[in-house]
Amino acid sequence: MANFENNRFAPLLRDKMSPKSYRKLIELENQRLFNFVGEYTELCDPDSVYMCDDSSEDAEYIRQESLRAGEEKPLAKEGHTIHFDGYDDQGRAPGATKNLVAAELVPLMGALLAKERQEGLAEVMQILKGIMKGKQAIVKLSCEGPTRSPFSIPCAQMTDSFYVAHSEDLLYRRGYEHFRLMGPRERFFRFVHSAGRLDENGNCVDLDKRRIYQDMDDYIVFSTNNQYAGNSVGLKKHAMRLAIKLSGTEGWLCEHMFVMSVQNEKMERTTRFCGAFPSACGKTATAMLPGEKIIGDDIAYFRNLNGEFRAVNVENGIFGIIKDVNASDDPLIFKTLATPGHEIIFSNVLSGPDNEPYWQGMGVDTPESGRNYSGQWFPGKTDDQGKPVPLAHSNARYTLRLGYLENIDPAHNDKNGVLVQGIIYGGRDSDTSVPVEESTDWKSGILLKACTLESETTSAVIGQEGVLVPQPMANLDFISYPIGAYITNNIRFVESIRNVPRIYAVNYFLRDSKGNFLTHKLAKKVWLHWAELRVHDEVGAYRTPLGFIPKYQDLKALFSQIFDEDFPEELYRELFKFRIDPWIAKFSRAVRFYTHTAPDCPKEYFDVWKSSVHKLVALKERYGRYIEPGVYSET
Ligand code: SPV
Ligand code: MN
Repeated sequence: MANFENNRFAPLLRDKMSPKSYRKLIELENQRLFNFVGEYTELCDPDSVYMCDDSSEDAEYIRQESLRAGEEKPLAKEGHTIHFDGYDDQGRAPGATKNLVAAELVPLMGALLAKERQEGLAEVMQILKGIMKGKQAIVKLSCEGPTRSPFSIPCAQMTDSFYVAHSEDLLYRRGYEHFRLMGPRERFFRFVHSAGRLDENGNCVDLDKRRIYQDMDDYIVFSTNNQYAGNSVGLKKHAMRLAIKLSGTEGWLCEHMFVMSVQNEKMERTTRFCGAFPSACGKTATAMLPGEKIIGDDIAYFRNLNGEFRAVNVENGIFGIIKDVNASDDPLIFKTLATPGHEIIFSNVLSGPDNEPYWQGMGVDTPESGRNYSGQWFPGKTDDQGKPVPLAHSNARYTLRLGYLENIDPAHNDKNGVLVQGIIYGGRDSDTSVPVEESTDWKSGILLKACTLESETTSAVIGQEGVLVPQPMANLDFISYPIGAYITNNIRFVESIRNVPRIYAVNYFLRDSKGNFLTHKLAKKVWLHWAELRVHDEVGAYRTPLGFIPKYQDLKALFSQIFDEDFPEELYRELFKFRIDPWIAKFSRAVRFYTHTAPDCPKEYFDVWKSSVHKLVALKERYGRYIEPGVYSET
């Protein structure tokens, strides 16, 4: 048994921890973990430290303490609680988020939130000093990916927020037993979080000292003076940034992707797809399509296992956007959210006079009063700046365990992950990309589709909404080493993979000249099933300048089969015409973006984007502004 008695933190930890908590810590026999807890207990100075194991007693303790501290309040249905983040803490905060890297790397990081490491560490250590005074710190161990698997990354979180610990319990696999079995020298990620000083509503006071600093050399993240889960929960986007860096050095991939199974009932076949969409662009809705099965909705690890492209969902739950979740568009989530007995945290919604949660786009009559993130709410309320306060924030969320969903794929916990056959990249544009297009091969899929992904900004990130920004692989907010190297890692990943997945680009947001969406929300199911048929070589396609699009008859058959719905040929022509001008503009924006943000990007990639512009300019001479489906040929 490891001896901790000579460790310099032993007296401090014995003083701050109950004998039971202390025993749970030392029984793991992990010096690095012991030192981590000791070091940040000394620095942050909580009144006491509670060590969790994987027991349901500890999970219940966290839940009850969160209620007692007022971080969550009970709602009408059993198991349902509500949590509010502070008024200016309702989304990820890129302004306060930095990847700490060596000085010589900073110029190569372009747009990637980089800061010189020593300077960043000194700044955040100052903020952390004594920050947990008067509070209890919780130490909770979890695992990214299934435990005891080739994908596992064990993680240790120390936080003074019970809401954060509770969220982690819903969203990740418990990891205490994993730590016990893994051996003392295995790497793990570490997270220190403090909500800092709180006001009478339990919200952060010192937002000016909000920092989310991830140390890319030491795989540790410090998050201060915030509560919104995208800023506070270590295992979510912080661990993702660390994993992206680690995967870059080890040659695997961590992507901002769902993992799901398309069910072909006729063929009695299950085909796994992963998909990257920037925040609030339909990622969860795609993963949750009725009739299909979900494995995960936000973060995937990819590994080459014996020449196979395998994926796991890093998480075990969903932290999903609740806006527009209603009985007709997202029936499965809607039903799950209304089920009593499920442990669900609703954040930044309205709690009505009946103590039930309400949100925007819910599809039911909503009350005229209640409590939301702005305090007592009434229709027409404005904030200090005169900005209207909606009934619930547009980035209001729900947090629940995946296991509650009746459409969960039984393979979601498989230690070797699932075999992936298709990758989807989806953006949000009203006038450029067709609803679905298959790339000619992996590399051009990465360079022409993944790297040119763009999206209008949404409320998931604090700042102006509705601005078109490049979103390479829908991952820009999380890429943590130079973008050129990251693109190369994506291209190279399949080098020794047999049966490389096909790449698809989708766009659910095409509009007509009056601004109306051209298809209904569930049409995405048809695009997915077309991709499924393509993966199995069961339908043909028309060539386009950038890949392959569906033939009318195949989509007509799918609309009829899936929805018993007509699919007019005229609509097909409108949806699938190749729009040359916006694509020229898109590639030109890509060239500008990578010139400014990816100083390490190889010339070869620029040549691909630039030659695409030249090719399209020449095609415009030949075809005019649009290329009708079936008309284009490569020669
Ligand atoms: C996203 O915005 O991509 C999310 C929510 O998944 S957050 O945890 O805030 O990142
Ligand atoms: Mn996400």
